[in-house]
Amino acid sequence: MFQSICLMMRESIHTNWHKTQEVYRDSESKQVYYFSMEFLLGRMVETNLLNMGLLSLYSETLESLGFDPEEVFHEEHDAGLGNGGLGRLAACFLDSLASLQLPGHGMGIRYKYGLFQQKVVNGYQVELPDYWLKDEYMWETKRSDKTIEVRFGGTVETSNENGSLKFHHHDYERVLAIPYDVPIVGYQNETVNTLRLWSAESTSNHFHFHSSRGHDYYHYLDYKRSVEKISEFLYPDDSYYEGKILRLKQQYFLVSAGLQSILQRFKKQFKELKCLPNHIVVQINDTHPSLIVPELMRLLIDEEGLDWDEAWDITQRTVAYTNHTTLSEALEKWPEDMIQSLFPRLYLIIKEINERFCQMLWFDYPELRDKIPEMAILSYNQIHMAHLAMVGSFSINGVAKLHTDILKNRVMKPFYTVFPKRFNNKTNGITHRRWLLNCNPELATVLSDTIGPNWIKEPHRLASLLPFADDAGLQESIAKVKHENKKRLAHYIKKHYDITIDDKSIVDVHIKRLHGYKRQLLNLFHIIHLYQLCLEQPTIEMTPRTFIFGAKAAPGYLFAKHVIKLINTVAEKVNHHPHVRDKVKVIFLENYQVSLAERIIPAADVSEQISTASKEASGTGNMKLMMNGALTIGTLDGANVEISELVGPNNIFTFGLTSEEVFAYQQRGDYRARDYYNNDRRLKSVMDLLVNQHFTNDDVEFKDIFYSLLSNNDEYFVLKDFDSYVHAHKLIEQSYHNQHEWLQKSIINIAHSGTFSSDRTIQEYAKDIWEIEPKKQS
Ligand code: 26V
Repeated sequence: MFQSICLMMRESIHTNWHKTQEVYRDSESKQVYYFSMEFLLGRMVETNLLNMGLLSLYSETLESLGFDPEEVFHEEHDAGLGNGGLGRLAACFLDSLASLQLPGHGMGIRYKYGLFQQKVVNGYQVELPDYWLKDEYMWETKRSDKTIEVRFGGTVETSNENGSLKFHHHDYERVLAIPYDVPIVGYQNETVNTLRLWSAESTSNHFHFHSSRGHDYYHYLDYKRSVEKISEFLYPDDSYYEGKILRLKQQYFLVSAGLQSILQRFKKQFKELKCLPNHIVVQINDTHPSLIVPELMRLLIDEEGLDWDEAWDITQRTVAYTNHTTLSEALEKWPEDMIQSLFPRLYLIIKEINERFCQMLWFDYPELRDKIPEMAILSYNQIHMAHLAMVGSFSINGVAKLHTDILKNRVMKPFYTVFPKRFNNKTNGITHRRWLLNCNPELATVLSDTIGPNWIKEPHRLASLLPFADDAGLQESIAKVKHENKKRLAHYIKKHYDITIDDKSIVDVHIKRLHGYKRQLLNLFHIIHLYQLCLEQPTIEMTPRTFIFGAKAAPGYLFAKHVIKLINTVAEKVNHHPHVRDKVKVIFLENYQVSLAERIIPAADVSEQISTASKEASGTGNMKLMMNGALTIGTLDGANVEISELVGPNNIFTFGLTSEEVFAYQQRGDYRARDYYNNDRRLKSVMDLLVNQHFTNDDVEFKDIFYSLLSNNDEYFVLKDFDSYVHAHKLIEQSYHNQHEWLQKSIINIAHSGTFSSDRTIQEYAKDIWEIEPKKQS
């Protein structure tokens, strides 16, 4: 049934797909290509039906045929070609581009295995491969006719042809890049854009097998295996850079295949390469595709015969770069010799770009001369990808106001001095179609009943809810929807975990990748503190709370894995203790992914956004939860700052150090975590439980956590922020007690969430960076 549905949908999608491409071609529209190593799509069947305006028709028809629509739709594997925020953002952007009828497409990799599937065994994370292509992927179309050749390794020779230097590449390894196109359906507008995912295949054309020379065959097998590895799996990390050669090959594979296919199409239609920036813009999602800069130079110079200055002018006017992190451990720096041996021609180009950039600094910015070593693209035998991306592009943007300010004034400060006009902010957004209309249809109906349906096409109109924040009728409807959603989640948890949760409890959710800076540990310390209160005072009055965690840890990130084990260990104790279990429940939901987020978010009351200030570039879960009526407990970090400005201090629970305070501590070096342990009785008794065998008699991994806080001086200021976090939670409990007050806050949050629709974000990119315009179909 699932396949039949997809086949029916495909027919009409493909008709509009062809039309859209024709319209773009005939109107000579400028088109944007969003290059990303990650696209975290999730399931597409429901959102495609929604966008086609067919969701209720299909659901009702399925029911009348005796099928459960949810069961049928869930036949689709949740496509997990991404780690977290960066990959999901790319998917939201595609939805908004198509829904706004903008000519914009994605370029990515068709990994054979997506992000690992997480199982929890005895409290520990276990990773299993995600073979998402096991059943046919119903949305893709293989385009063998558009195959591209990508070249690795080899040597470069130069020759002098009529006075100009020519470069010849020999003895390289050939890799075939096969595109698989996925249609991206716009919301009720007949636009269908393209996500092109590349798969690596070997070619046997250049091998000659002789029966007497068996080693040729083995050589061929080695080659075949090494090629297939390129698009085999997604690297399961989102915050730690490692100089792995396969990852670098993946990046070049995407860049070279994508760029060649764009140029091929461009050259068919337009003659003058000089006009490339008038017709094409390439947005790079973080530095991962930043080899686009030297690769475009190579194609323009070596293949098209342009001179350096012409090629550089075109490149710089075509490429734009988005930064998604300031964590120094996540900034990519590739070893020079790795780049040189894998891409000998690109290496020469990068050296030349670097040479010219450093000379320009020397002559034009004498005040920055002592900064040249730290600004260079190539220094200390490393290639700094962010520097390459900044030098080679016309736009550099951060993903929330605070993040962009930190880039300008701290992390990228000297670059801001040299290229002030390139820097700009584009605060992230999320598609309200998936994250409200589709995942919480009952809430969407209540909103439309109150303010009419125009907010669906123009999400900023959610602000018309503001005059109704106090309306008893609306409050009652919203409370009812939330309660139904909680009952549904409770049912799911009962079924899969055999844990009973109180559907009247405060549902508090912390869902995101597991990382020190995201401070799941701070949340857990507060939970342990509540647990201890219940033990000390068994009759204490407390509004029941359900704490939900969902998080994958990078397989090699031991600290993060210990935190998962600790959450599960605490959950086990808390959920069974007779003095605690009716007041506090803790649930770690395994395998957090897009489809699980869609279940949890509609049921949430409280959204945990508690990163160490300055560390979270934006966050997007904060926006999804706000849009579904949850109230935020958060630090003034990332987009929380903008959420807080919009809703006002009474409608958000902020706490903790500000980013300026964090920077000041780091600069002075006078934070002493141990003082907080020694001086806060609650904190000490919480932490001591980690090492006194209260939870298990084998608590080595908890000792690790304990010492990271004390001996390693608590890099993420968990101890420092504990007191103010506990206080913020007290305010939450009080506020929740007054349901009228709570629902008012909830409505105010929903009303302001329209600002965080990715439609708003994409309109800003389209106007300020890409200079592209909507194209109506027909
Ligand atoms: C880095 C690396 C390092 C090498 C291994 C693979 C890998 C994969 C991804 C990354 C990028 C990390 C940056 C990132 O995910 N940033 C997140 O971007 C979100 C969207 O802008 C933003 O909301 C989050 O705050 C930010 O952490």
